Amino acid sequence: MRLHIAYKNYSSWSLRPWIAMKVAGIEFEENLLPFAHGDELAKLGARLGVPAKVPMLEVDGRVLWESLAILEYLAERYPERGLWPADAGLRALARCAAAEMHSGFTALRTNCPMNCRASKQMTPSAAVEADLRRLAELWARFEAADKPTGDFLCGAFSNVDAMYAPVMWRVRGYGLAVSPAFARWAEAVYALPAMREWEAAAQAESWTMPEYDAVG
Ligand SMILES: N[C@@H](CCC(=O)N[C@@H](CS)C(=O)NCC(=O)O)C(=O)O
Repeated sequence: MRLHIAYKNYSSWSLRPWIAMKVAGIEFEENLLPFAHGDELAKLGARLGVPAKVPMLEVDGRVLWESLAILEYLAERYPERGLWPADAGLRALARCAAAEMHSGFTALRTNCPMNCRASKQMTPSAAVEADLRRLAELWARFEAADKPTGDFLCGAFSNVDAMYAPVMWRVRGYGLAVSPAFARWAEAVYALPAMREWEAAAQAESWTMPEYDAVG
């Protein structure tokens, strides 16, 4: 199984399946395609007949694209790894939140690009503030849900945590104010050994994207 990703420092979509696979103990080969520093991703997309975007998962002669579809595939293929919570109601909530991240939070995603090396103090725009309020609401809903104990949104780490993992970096990198529940969750995500591995790799990367480094 081969996961194509891009810059660990900047590629938020790459982080989602990568962290899910690491935390779930799914073995995979990783292929880094720094799309703004060469045309390898463009060539791969053309060869496989899919958009030249990461993440992409090559498995059993197939290519999968779109982060959320990859996470769904992994949950089905490894049902024992708990990538979605066992309880149907909690699973439905987790899926709604994961889908909301995939299609929403546009202001947060555009104005605060993931940059693991950033350490800034941004004054958020009104649109970013609105996204932060929505995060607080969502976290309150998970807090109120009937769920197993644990540091993550559904108790144990699951696909919904993977979908929001880049938000931890955004909040941390731009010094954004969040609810106490979100802050506790962000600490737990940051403390994951796999996240420490991701951060070390992001720090060690020599590629830079000046337009992202200038933000904040
Ligand atoms: N909807 C896609 C988004 C993927 C995406 O936009 N990936 C970005 C990197 S974070 C990318 O590959 N960009 C390549 C480019 O813009 O050339 C998903 O969920 O996987």
